[in-house]
Amino acid sequence: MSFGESVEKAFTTMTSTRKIGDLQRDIQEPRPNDPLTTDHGVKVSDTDNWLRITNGSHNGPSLLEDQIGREKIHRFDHERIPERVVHARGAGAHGYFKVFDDRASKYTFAPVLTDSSRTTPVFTRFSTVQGSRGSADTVRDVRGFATKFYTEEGNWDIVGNDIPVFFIQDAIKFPDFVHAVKPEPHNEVPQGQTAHNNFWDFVGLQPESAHMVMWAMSDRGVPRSFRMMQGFGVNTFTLLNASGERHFVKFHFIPELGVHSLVWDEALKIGGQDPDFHRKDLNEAIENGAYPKWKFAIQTISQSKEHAFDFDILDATKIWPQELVPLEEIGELVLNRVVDEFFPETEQVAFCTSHVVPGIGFSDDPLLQGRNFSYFDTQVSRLGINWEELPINRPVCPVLSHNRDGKSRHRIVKSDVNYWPNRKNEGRPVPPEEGGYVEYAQRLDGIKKRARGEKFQEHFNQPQLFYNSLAAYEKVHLVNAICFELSHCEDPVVYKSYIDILNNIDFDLAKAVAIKVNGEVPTKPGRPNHGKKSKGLSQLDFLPKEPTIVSRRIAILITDGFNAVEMQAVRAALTSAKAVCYVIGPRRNFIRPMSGQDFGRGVFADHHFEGQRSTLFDAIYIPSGEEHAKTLAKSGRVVHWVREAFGHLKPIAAVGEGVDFLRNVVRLPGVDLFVPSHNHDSDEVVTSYGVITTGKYSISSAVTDALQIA
Ligand code: HDE
Repeated sequence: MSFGESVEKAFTTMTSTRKIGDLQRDIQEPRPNDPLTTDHGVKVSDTDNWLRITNGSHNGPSLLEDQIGREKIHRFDHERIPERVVHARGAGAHGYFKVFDDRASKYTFAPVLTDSSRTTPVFTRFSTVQGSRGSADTVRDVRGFATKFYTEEGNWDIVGNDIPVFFIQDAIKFPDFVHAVKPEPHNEVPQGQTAHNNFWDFVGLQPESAHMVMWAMSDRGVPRSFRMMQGFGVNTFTLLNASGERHFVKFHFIPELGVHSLVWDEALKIGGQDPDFHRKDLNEAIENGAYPKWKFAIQTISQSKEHAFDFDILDATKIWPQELVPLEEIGELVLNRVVDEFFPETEQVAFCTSHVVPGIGFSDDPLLQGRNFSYFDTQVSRLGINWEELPINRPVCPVLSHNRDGKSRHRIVKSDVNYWPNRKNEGRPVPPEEGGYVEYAQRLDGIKKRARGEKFQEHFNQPQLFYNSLAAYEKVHLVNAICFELSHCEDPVVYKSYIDILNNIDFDLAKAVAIKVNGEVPTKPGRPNHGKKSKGLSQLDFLPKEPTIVSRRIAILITDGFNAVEMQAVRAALTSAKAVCYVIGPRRNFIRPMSGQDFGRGVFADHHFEGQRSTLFDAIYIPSGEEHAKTLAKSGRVVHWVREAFGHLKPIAAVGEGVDFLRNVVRLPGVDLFVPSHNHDSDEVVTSYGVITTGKYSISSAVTDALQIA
């Protein structure tokens, strides 16, 4: 199936699932003229004036007896709940999960992973880690990628990230790590940044973090969109099949649109220009029918091969290289519905790594073991003990337990027994053959002590593998990112010592950083580079099968006197290819076309030049029109728009006088039409026969088609 067809199919697939049906029970849809009531249901006649003593011209004291006034203020006083201690800022959406066939049944009997007749409802929440709820979306950070699968056998949560490894190996280090990365204790600075002393101090002293630091400083740390990120379960889980055999497993989500990033300059600017950029992007795509979609893949290792690798497969600072453990694509995840209200859905959704269903289990991964405690625990301080009864969290299958009471209990169980065993056989434990969850009977032999396994001691082979696998320009971005961050560390002990870690990864990398940040430039490598590479580490390995402009934001720059016939044709072609076009003009109003073109009052501009910035768009198109091109050239803002987009290597299409304007602005003589091509090997600007390679994606076919129409 082509990409276009699969988008089309996603488009027509049901946007409603059993979970959406379940949520309807709690959804209220007010209609015009519906009366306002108190929370106890009494209609309210005046919500603007507190009940008070007044003599007509002067107000006397306000009365405590005003139940309506008190209720309003009292509810407001308690609107905030504690934000998540990490991953506080996020955006979520509903969707569904399906497997292609039963090929995973050799590993698991879990129907969610084997029964292709099922459509499992899901809710996915993406997040940043460091910043608070009000921080910006485009900061350099890891992104959370957490999915709740509402299966018929209970809820299953994959609480993952967009990076396949983690900073630490043992859960007991998590509070240290989070304290170090979060704003510093004395001044609560910085917000949404790892660029500070304490983070780099910690990672410099904790070499197991080296691998994750490399990923976070790479382009992965500044995704273009949540929809263009991979997702990873990170920890090692297990699968159990019907014959009782166990496999270790890693979970992967691979985005259909490819893996794309912002450049750092864009990320920095968008942080101020539109701090909600990723949140809006997710909603915009879903509302336009370009449903975000990921292939779901697993890597499996049979129990007998657990020790067959030179790394420990239970170490969350290591990947399982694809050359050793291939990925098997078994299903797909589609997000097709935005939330109706942010707080009850995205804020109250609560994920737990310990939520698994029969056929899926844990491993002894020491990070996972700690996470299994932490998520459950934290939900209680955020949401209260009955958090699993909240609409967004409750399963779609029947729930009956003898756990009772606690704050904000919703469910009413009509029974006179709440314990097991009971004379009525209510709430009986279920044997495995009837679907009861059973832990795998695992043989264990060891000494109880505080220690980590032998292979947990090696920290640099895989950061090297990652670095070696990047394209040349990805390496440049990585060096620049580390230099940016270390430049924000004032303490020389911090920035000088990190060079030693880098020198254990790559000599040239360490030298390049040391020179820029005033570190000690190493004279010889800390250890030899093994020279190995692996697939799936560079973002270039995840280009979509066919170049696509689906859901890409294109700015059309016009002023009075533009060629509206041509512009409308190009816009129609881009829109039919499912790009999202915005017309930007000198004012948010009708813009007059060139003389002789009959367009009534003209074409309406969605925004004015000052109201938006080039950073918020993926490409620019400048139509022809003499008067229009001359006016564009006189506007400093427009010139900056175009130069900035050009500097970010974005595709820029121009026609006729638009080309003259563009040529003057970017000073590239002899180029008639800028049609970006699909060359990701380089981010250099190549101008042979009117082609600019952008290192990003292609809008060529849509633009050339449109020009033929015009
Ligand atoms: Fe989390 N993490 N984490 N984490 N994490 C939380 O749980 C924790 C880790 C991740 O959208 C908290 O509900 C420990 C790895 C995501 O609601 C908390 C350890 C990965 C989210 C917590 C880790 C993650 C969280 C805070 C080390 C990638 C947001 C609020 C042992 C696989 C989920 C909450 C959402 C959230 C603990 C490490 C991903 C405190 C102890 C590794 C996506 O429980």
